[in-house]
Amino acid sequence: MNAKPELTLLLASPRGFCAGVDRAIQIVELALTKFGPPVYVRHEIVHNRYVVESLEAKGAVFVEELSEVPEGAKVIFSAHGVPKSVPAEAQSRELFYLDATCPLVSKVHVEAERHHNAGLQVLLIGHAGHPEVIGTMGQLPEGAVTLIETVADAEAIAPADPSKLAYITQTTLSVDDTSAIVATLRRRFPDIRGPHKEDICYATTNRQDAVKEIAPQSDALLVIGAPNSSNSMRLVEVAERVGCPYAALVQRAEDIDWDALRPVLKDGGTIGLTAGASAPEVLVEEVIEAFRTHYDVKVETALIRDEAVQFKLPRVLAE
Ligand code: 0CM
Ligand code: SF4
Repeated sequence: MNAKPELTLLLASPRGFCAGVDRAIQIVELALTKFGPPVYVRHEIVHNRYVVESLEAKGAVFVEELSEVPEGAKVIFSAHGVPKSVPAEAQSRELFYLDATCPLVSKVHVEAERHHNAGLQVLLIGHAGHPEVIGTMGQLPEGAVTLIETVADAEAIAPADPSKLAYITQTTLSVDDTSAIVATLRRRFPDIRGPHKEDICYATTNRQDAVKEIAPQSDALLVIGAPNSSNSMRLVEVAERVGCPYAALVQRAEDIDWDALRPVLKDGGTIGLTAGASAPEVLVEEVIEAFRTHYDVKVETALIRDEAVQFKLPRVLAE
């Protein structure tokens, strides 16, 4: 019997769940316990199928729009935030709702409102169509927020009054891409107001920094996460940009493309492994087990930063 090739599995730390995801999932679980099923959730509570299916099994019902929630039902808004029209509609229909918007997303909502009330035109750096971007744009009246997706957009924008501008950002962007966009805006509009750097959250920043650390030591790097998870997709890009020969997103162990990995890992080597902020640790363990069936695995952890952030639960559930 041939011995399996040796493989070092380099685990990024921090990886996986952030405080906002942890809180959002707890809100659904506690609501199910307190009120009993069904509890409706508007949009995937966090962008992960495994999490969504686990909550469905406990009685959560996921919908995309409030119009799908029946009269008298209880509904939770996802971690990504919602336009102001959503709680307004819930109120007018007298639905009981809980808001699982991450406090770091809510902070950006407050900034948007503050700049708008100060008479500034608000530029939002983010990706069109992402639910967080829809939610943040929806904090202000239609047309009040201008979306900037690229450096080219930042170069092209022609504001009504260049001295009355402010910017805010999506929380889960690439730190490097965003800093290039912010630099462009600051060069063109020296009076622009905004955060010290951007509004990218600690979890997004730390997971990208950890990938920057482990990718150069890895022959290949896998990110556990979903294709609609912005922060997870950015981790794959970061690995590619630092020159990792192979970087891919996998939702579960079954997605691992062993044929593509074989030539990269040859007779073993090092594979980096991380997980987006919405991917549970149980899926990391599943992927490690899958590697054990093909390789003689040695697991190492690269700890680049400690995380101790925790957010409070809504009062109605904390009691
Ligand atoms: O915003 P993103 O697509 O990265 O969402 P996610 O559910 O994958 O991660 C957590 C969050 C938020 C807000
Ligand atoms: Fe909040 Fe950041 Fe987690 Fe999103 S990724 S839920 S903004 S902590």
